Amino acid sequence: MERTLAIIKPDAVQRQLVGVLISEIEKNDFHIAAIKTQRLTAAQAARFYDKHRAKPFYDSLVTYMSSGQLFALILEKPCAIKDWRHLMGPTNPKQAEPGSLRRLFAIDVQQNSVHGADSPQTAEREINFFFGEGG
Ligand code: DAT
Ligand code: MG
Repeated sequence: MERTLAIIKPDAVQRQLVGVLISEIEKNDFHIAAIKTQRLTAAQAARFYDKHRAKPFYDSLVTYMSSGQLFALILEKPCAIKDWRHLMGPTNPKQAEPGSLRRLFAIDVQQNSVHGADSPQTAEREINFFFGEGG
C-alpha cells in the first residue's frame, strides 16, 4: 500500500468544499489514514514550498497558503501518489480535463483547491511535515 500527502487548500476550505472533496477521495477508493486541520504560519508555508523559492509566484503562494485553515490528509491506495495527482488534474485548472478536481473546483492556477505530493520522497517529506514529530 502506498501513501501520499494531500491538502485541501484554503480556497476550498473557505468555500466549504471540504465535504465534497472528501467524498471524491472516498469515491475514488482512497483510504484516509490521517486527517488534520491547521493554519500554517507564513514561515511554515515558506518551508513547505521551499523548492519554489526562486519562482516569481513564491511570495504570493506563501501568503495564500498561510491565509486560512487547510486540511492535510494521508491517503492510502496502491499507486496513491499517481492516482491522486491524476484525480487532482494539472496545476493550471484551465489545462485540466473535465471531472478532475481542479477543473471542477479551482479558482485559478494559485488557488487550485488541492495539493498532492509528486514522488515517494516528497510524500514522505510532506507526511513528516504535517504528521511527524513537532508537526
Ligand atoms: P502542483 O501543486 O501541481 O504540484 P507546483 O508544485 O508546480 O504545482 O506548484 C506549487 C503551487 O504553486 C501550485 O499548486 C500553485 C502555485 N503555482 C504554480 N505555478 C504557478 C504560477 N505559474 N502562477 C501562480 N502560482 C503558481
Ligand atoms: Mg508540486
